[in-house]
Amino acid sequence: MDGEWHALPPRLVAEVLRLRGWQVTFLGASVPAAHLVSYLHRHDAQAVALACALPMRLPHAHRMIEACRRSDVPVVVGGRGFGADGRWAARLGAAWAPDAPAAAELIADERAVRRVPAAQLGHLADDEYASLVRRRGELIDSALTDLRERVPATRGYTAAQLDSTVSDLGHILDSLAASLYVDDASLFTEFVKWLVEILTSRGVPASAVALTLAHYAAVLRDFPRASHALARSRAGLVSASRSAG
Ligand code: B12
Repeated sequence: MDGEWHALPPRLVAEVLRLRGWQVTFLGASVPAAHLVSYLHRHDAQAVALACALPMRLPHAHRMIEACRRSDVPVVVGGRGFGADGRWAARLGAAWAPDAPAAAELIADERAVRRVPAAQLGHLADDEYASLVRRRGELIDSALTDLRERVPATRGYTAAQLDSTVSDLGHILDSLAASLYVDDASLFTEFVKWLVEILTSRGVPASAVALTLAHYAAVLRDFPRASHALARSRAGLVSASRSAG
């Protein structure tokens, strides 16, 4: 899907499907929904296999799933992004396979693919997800300003360090937004745990992440579901630093 560069896993799935006798067109990584729709209009596809490695891309995955549904083409999804047990695929109303052989079996059974219960996204009516996405740029700006005020070392960052800080601030928001989209705070807490591990291995202290989470929590205090996910991640950070200390 759009913004997803992990091409190897779907490439492997494509090759396994080919070996099982299917005629496969590999559309590649980072395919905009409009391109998929135009492909489906021009070709008589029997199924679409959609890969997602990053949970933060799940809202985009849903757009692709809906595009297939509108074209009446069954869709099978897979990849780490849907959760180890595929739980977020179920939330988005898509058939999920854990690996390529299972995908081949599922695609062969069109009725099983179409039998999946519809998406359960009634919680989106609270508008938290949409508001967060609308305010993304402004939130990244304010988090960067806050970080510069509180952590003086960040003021001397090189252009490259600044670039990766902005991208991390964006990933935090995108993961929070995705967790609101599927209404599962654990998506966000797992992401924060992973981010802290990566940053501490690069010499950035966990306290810098904690400061940013506190900033987002203050700015987003009127968003109950976002506040809950932020509070859970902050509590996780505190207990991790206690056990490390
Ligand atoms: C290679 C790699 C990359 C390469 C991808 C190159 C390419 N052309 O594919 C590059 C460098 C581009 C990359 C970038 C990033 N990556 Co990366 N990447 C990986 C890595 C090391 C391997 C992925 C892979 O190919 N795995 C092999 C496949 C076969 O295994 P699999 O994904 O588990 O797939 C199995 C199942 O999930 C399933 N499956 C997979 N896809 C599908 C699809 C369908 C339809 C079906 C049915 C089944 C299915 O079947 C497979 C076989 O059993 C993983 C870590 C890892 N060990 O997996 C990180 C990983 C996926 N990346 C990660 C991250 C964070 C990123 C970046 C955000 C890093 C950054 N800060 O910039 C960017 C994001 C880029 C983007 N916008 O997409 C994280 C994701 C963590 C998270 N929870 O969000 C991971 C897990 C690494 C980590 N632990 O830190 N990455």
